[in-house]
Amino acid sequence: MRGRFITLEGGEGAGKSSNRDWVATRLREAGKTVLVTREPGGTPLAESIRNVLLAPSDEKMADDTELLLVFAARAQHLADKIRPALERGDWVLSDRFVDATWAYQGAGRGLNRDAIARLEQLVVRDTRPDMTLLFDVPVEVGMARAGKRAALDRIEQKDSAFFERIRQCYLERAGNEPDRFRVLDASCDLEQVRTRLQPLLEEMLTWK
Ligand code: T5A
Repeated sequence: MRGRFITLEGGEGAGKSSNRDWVATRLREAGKTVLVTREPGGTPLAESIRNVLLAPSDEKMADDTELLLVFAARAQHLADKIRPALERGDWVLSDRFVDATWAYQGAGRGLNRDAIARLEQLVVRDTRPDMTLLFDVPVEVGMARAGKRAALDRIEQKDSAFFERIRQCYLERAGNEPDRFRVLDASCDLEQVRTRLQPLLEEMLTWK
């Protein structure tokens, strides 16, 4: 028995967290057992790694350190939370997963694609999302929302060109994998975004 794995992706302030719980509630109403989680993080150890990754620091974190920490957190998350839930037959809804690494560390930081692919193979293996909801917003809209929400974390303290590369990478990945990705224009208000999510929920609920 295998559950279903759904990931939510997008740039800063795109509305992933705001919609994640709403999607989970709709799925639970339809009788599914849903585990809501996030990356980096999702288990106590992975959340500790998240704190290291996101805390502003006087010591500049090397790009390779960032990449390895992201995958270290993911390995723990997969082993302790995602795979056991899928094996139980539960649905897993994760706020970010490995597409975020391709977008942030790959396109954003410009890290070596072969290194990311090797780590992906080592850590993710065949635990792939069934569907990825990509919340797409122009960078300035997302950053304005994220800035209102809280002080910017270490990764958010970058220039708009960095976030533009991330957005383009997500859109390119969605274009390359149309069976997995569903792209939502998330620049409108929350109610409209949820109207756009509705048919996708119906699509998920047709899965056997
Ligand atoms: N990261 C992560 C990597 O670099 N590599 C990786 O492999 C992974 C997994 C994670 C950071 O780590 C990086 C990416 C990130 O920089 P995070 O907490 O997941 O940090 O940070 P974000 O994803 O950036 O969280 P945000 O909160 O910024 O974005 P969300 O979740 O997309 O946005 P949300 O829902 O919190 O909304 C932000 C604000 O906007 C409002 C909300 O009310 C909230 O105030 N809002 C809207 N307002 C108007 N209209 C709408 N449609 C709205 N939707 C939301």
